[in-house]
Amino acid sequence: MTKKIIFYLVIILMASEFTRGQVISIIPLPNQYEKVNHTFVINERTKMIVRDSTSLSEAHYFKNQLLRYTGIPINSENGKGSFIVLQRRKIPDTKEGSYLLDMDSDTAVISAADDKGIFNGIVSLLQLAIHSKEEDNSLQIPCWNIQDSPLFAWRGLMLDESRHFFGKKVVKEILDQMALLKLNRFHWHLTDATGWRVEIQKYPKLTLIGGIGNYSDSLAPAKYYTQDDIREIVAYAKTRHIEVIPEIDMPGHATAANRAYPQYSGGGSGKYADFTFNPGKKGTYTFLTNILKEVSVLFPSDIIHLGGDEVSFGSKSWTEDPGVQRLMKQQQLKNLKEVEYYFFKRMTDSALQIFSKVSAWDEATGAGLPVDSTIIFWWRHDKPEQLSKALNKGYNVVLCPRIPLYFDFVQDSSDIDGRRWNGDFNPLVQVYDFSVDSLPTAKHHSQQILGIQAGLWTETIQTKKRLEYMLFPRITALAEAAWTDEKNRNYEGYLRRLKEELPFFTQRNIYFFDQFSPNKTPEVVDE
Ligand code: TNX
Repeated sequence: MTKKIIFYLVIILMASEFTRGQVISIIPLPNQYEKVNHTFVINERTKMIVRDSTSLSEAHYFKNQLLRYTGIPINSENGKGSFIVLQRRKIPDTKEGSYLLDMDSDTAVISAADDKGIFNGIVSLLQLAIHSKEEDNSLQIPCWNIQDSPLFAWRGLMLDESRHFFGKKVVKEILDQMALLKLNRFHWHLTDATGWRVEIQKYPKLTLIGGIGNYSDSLAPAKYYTQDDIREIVAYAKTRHIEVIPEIDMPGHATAANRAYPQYSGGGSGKYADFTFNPGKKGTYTFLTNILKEVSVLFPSDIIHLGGDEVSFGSKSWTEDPGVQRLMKQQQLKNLKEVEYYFFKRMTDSALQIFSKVSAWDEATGAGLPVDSTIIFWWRHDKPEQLSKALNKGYNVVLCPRIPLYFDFVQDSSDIDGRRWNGDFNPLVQVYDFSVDSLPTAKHHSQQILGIQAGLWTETIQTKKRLEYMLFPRITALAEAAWTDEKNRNYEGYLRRLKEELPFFTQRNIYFFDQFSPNKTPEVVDE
């Protein structure tokens, strides 16, 4: 009997060892992969062969990041070591960003039809390299053959820098981590009631006055990005194949701008004083259009996010504004909702003279915006009918429901700071398991779902440490939910790879919530 038990124990141990050997150190998990029984070595004698000069910047990124994370400079002239080959060619997966990675003991070949695919392949190889064993300045990388393509084209993260400002260094670090996780859209919430954070040359007071204060201290000195800062960040993101989408929120959440240029304020009420731009003044449209013109030059993405959320918090004051009353008569607008739609439609028309696409929060679904050039961001998880409405009207949609994708919500039942919704919050597993199929209308309109995005709102986040605590490790679960097909996702398998990842967070000086031993990394609460 005991013999039998020992026999089974040995079998179980062997099996688990075997499984461990199969763990692929890549987040998000590739969609198809197989183990090859070889080891690929990277050291100073390794040579990169770039078949297509268009992939030079991806090769440069790889070398740079490898040096940064492993200390190994690969720049061999004569090729006495292994080869990393980048080649552009047709591959079986036709989705943009797909790639193949084929490895044996001497070569690692990355093939893709487009530069995004080459980059994604590079990132997979980089992750394998970072996680591999190092002996005598050589990385011993287990070989895999990978055939991979993204579930969604839009794999996004939004950062709110109006409520608290974090600055270039933190943003670059976030972009670094996004790139390693194949996240490719950075939605930058640069204006809101608290502060205006992007320099506009034509209206300098927007930042000099509108940039003063933050959510914890209304008198804090002005903090904002100069236009040169913006150029720097946009270029940094571009090297990492991340598109930056700026948000200029209107007609609500406008308090900071209204402090600087009160002539365009549409008022507000109570704690939302001066919350709106004034839809009844011609000058407001000119002012905002001039702002958008400068913004469009700074951000090459050609998509502008115009906000459009929560206007009703401050629009009641429009009933007392003679300009708005005149507008309502002229345009036969029956109520404040129709005024809001009129404003949003008019600003979208202007924006579409400058940008090729406008995006907006789901409140804009009813505003009659052109279906082909508008992207709706569905965030009100408690209003699934808004999502259905947007899809039925034919809009393309990015899914960013508060539950489970707002990272200002707490992640653990013991957390004391951060949001909850009727007691609900956003633990890691829920982010990981987020599925379009759980949303019936989305399932039926899957062609219109561009992807998913998490939102890091910063009312309760003042410091880099708390920001990281809220972001890590949930950002890794987001990445896998955005990249890996549902049928290939497995929470237990993901946790195994995550566990391996944690020491690297520490090595990169990233604070995180330790899912496995929560006491090790206590919640950070900013006072
Ligand atoms: C709602 S999401 C907002 C933000 C807040 C966030 C906090 C959205 C379009 N509006 O202004 O920061 O909730 O979770």
